[in-house]
Amino acid sequence: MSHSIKQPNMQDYDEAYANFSWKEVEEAFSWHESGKVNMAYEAIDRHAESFRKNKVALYYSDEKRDEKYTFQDMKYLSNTFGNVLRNLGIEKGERVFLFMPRSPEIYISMMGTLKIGAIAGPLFEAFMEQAVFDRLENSDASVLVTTPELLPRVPYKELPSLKHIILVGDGEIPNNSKDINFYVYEQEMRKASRELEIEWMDREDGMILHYTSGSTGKPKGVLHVHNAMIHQYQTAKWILDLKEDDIYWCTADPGWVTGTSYGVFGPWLNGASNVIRGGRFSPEDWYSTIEKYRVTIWYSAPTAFRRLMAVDEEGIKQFDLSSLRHILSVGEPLNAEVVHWGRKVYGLSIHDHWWMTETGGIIVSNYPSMEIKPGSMGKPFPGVEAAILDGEGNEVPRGQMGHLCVKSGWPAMMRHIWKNEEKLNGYFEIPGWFDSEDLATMDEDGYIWFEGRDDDVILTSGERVGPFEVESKLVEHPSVAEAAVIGKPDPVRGEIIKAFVSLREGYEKSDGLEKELREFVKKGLAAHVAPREVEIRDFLPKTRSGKIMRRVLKAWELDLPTGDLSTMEK
Ligand code: 6R9
Repeated sequence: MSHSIKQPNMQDYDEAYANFSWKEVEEAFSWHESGKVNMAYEAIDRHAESFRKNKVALYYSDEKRDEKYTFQDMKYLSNTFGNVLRNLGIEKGERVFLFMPRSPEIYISMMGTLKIGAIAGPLFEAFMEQAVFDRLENSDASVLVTTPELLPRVPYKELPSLKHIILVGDGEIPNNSKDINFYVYEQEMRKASRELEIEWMDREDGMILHYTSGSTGKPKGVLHVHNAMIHQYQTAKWILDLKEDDIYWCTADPGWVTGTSYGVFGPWLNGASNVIRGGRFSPEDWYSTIEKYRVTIWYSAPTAFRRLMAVDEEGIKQFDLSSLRHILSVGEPLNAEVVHWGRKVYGLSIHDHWWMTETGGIIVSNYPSMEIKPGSMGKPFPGVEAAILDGEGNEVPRGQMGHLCVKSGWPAMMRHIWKNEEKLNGYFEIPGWFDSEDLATMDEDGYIWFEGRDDDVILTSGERVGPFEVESKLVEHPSVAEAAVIGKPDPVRGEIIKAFVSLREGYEKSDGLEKELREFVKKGLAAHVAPREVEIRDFLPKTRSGKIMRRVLKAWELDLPTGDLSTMEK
């Protein structure tokens, strides 16, 4: 393969794992005034003050805009935004929420927020009123940066802590009242100075708040601190394999942790050029983005790859994707089938890895220097201990299923669940360990395999079935674009397996096809895992980060309440 001329940043996993020390990584940063630091300084200003001053930090484009910003541009713009906030009286520790479509202004205002020591709260632009309300209310946010278009979804009159709304772009501006003031971003930016005194932070000070939904209750605010930089920097270096001349594209929205930890922090801490593409997903648009910027490293999610699989190979050949040298995936199981397809169409292995909002950074990964096993998430990151434990905290024998747990203390670990200490403690019931509630196995070679969420595993006729296994099989069928499998209560079998599938272009729903899919799993895996029911649907409900929401399908199927739908893509 012509892509792998360069040596990866991490050359030997075993050696790296054996000799690793986080202390050495810390030396990469400029620690001010006895240990103080600031993420935005390390991500932006440090490069603006170096040989990277005129290097492009951000390439941004959408249907209307096509712009680029150097590290120096980003330094001055984020300074200016920091001053806009300071002029409003915003102080260290206050929450500044960002509710906008992807745009350069999100990244400018996020960095400006961090520079004055405030906590940034990015939200998906597609959130509707209840979702916006829940997050702003829970966090007691005092500032919201949004657009006139999205403003109708912000019930600001019901949010007593919210004092200031900064509107980006054209549109109508409501009148100020005694409770709330409106500002026009452009005007405030013009008035503010571009010189700023950075707020130097304790490494344990709050930095970013990501809301994530669990299986019960309202979404919870996972707080990360400036110290996360140590982890995000090193994982980006070794797993994304960023080098000086790379052009890096992470397709994730900053409303999802992937869009900040590896859409912003990890790459910029390494001084990389970041591509951000606005607007909606379409295969043509994505492939032309790679072509246009000559993207070398591409970070996306299984749901996107599966949608790209629906494009035939002739369609792909219209684009010049030869710049690509490394591809990564996160967020849900990357079926082995997708890895094989990637090898065929891109000539590269898609590298799967595992982490969560709560872990703040990558924990388990397939590294560029190591042999990957398609379908596996890889091995623990150096400096991180991960294990498969049973309910008592004992390691289960290799090959057996247990909870994927992480030894407490890695640098990017969440520090709080906002105003919910009890939820936080719930993750640490096994003393010394963080319990992900993901079910996984570890094989003889130390590779970790995802089996499902603890709550998704199906028990049918006394057999344990991980839905992922069945879904993986289903997507191997030429007609299937995506599949989701749930357990449906059954008086005889405990549960039966029901599969929901969406079809690739050119296939039609029919009874015959449903039967064929059943047979396909039966033949490919085993009779007991073959779905007794197959339902073909136009689309499957998904979170905005692309995870198929099995619990929603299950609720629909059983006529139960669907719970919190704020993260569902409409
Ligand atoms: C980064 C992110 C976390 C949950 C996690 C797990 C699932 C993530 C995965 C994966 C299979 C992978 N997940 N990576 N499942 N293979 N490589 O996705 O964070 O949105 O908090 O989701 O996603 O179930 O527990 P988040």
